[in-house]
Amino acid sequence: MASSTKSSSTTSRETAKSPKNGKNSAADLDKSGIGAETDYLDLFRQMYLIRQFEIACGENYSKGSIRGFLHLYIGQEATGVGAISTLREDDYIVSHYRDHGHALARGLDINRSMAELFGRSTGTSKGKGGSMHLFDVAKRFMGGHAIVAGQLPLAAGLALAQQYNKTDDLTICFFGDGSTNQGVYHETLNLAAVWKLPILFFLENNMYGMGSSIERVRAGGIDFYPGMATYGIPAAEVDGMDVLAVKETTELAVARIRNGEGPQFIEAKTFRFVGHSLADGQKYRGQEEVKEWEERDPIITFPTKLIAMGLATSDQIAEIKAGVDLAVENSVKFAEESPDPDLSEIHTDVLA
Ligand SMILES: Cc1ncc(C[n+]2csc(CCOP(=O)(O)OP(=O)(O)O)c2C)c(N)n1
Ligand SMILES: [Mg+2]
Repeated sequence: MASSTKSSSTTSRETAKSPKNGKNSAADLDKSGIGAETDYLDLFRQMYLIRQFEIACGENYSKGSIRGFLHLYIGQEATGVGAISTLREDDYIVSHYRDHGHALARGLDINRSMAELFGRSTGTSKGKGGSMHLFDVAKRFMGGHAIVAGQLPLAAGLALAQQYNKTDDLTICFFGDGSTNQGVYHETLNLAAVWKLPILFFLENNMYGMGSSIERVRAGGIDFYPGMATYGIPAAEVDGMDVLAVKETTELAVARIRNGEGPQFIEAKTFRFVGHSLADGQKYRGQEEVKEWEERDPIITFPTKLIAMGLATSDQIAEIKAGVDLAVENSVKFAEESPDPDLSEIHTDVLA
């Protein structure tokens, strides 16, 4: 219950070796280092796209058009969009199974993404991956991984290749708080630090792993970033409901990685407004807590702030929403009209 109070509106705290000494204030647009080049409306468009895409996913799951597992990112949009907006096209992104938001923020085709969820041959993984395995090598979007923490060593491998090839590209690896109790999490952090890999470990701390609150299952409390001192990895905490705070904090970390300073760690405090999956009745948490977080919904608070500051008009926001709504509607049509994978394809692209 107490978890939401930790997440103040302007937080970004950092551990030792941090040049900013805990004074990031990106949430205040006027004080922010984010300048005129920031496309605020596009950040909103992306978050709204993810939200509407996922609402459509939920509806089509209920209809039986999407099968298997479906984990929605609703509530966490500001985190993925803020972080991914700082990357270059040659950087790799590795995600967890709650991956739709990261994929869309990376610019994966919305039609092909929806078709993947429908299991159709036009999908990003030819319909063989589904919700948890969106992939697009051309976009350097390397999944969508169903095994909790399984993506961490894979991401380190990509970062090792980038280092070996002497590029200044980097890999960002998203993972949930549930990953942190896996041994491979610690192994990867350690080796990445020893080898000074160009990798950004991005923890999306949404306070729960399935039905377990962090407070109940973690001895050290709800803050993970202070523990990075163990590995000598500079770490920051950021308000994951604030897209600009996430963007600014990620920009700093990315700059350090490109500067050859090795791995960095960001912990975004965020929240999923919906259940773990569509099969979750959420008996383990009270609606009061959910409501508290919903008051900070970036889909509502961000455009409200932009309008209040004269950075956008309500007409512009409405226009963006109409365009996105149409695109999402069309993506469902595209998926519905796409063929199933051919049976002759059953053994291709499959590795076991
Ligand atoms: C190795 C492994 N163990 C267990 C599971 C089952 N499982 C799926 S999601 C999940 C919880 C993960 O929580 P978290 O990392 O916090 O991600 P969130 O769902 O909050 O985004 C678990 C235990 C799994 N997929 N992989
Ligand atoms: Mg979690």
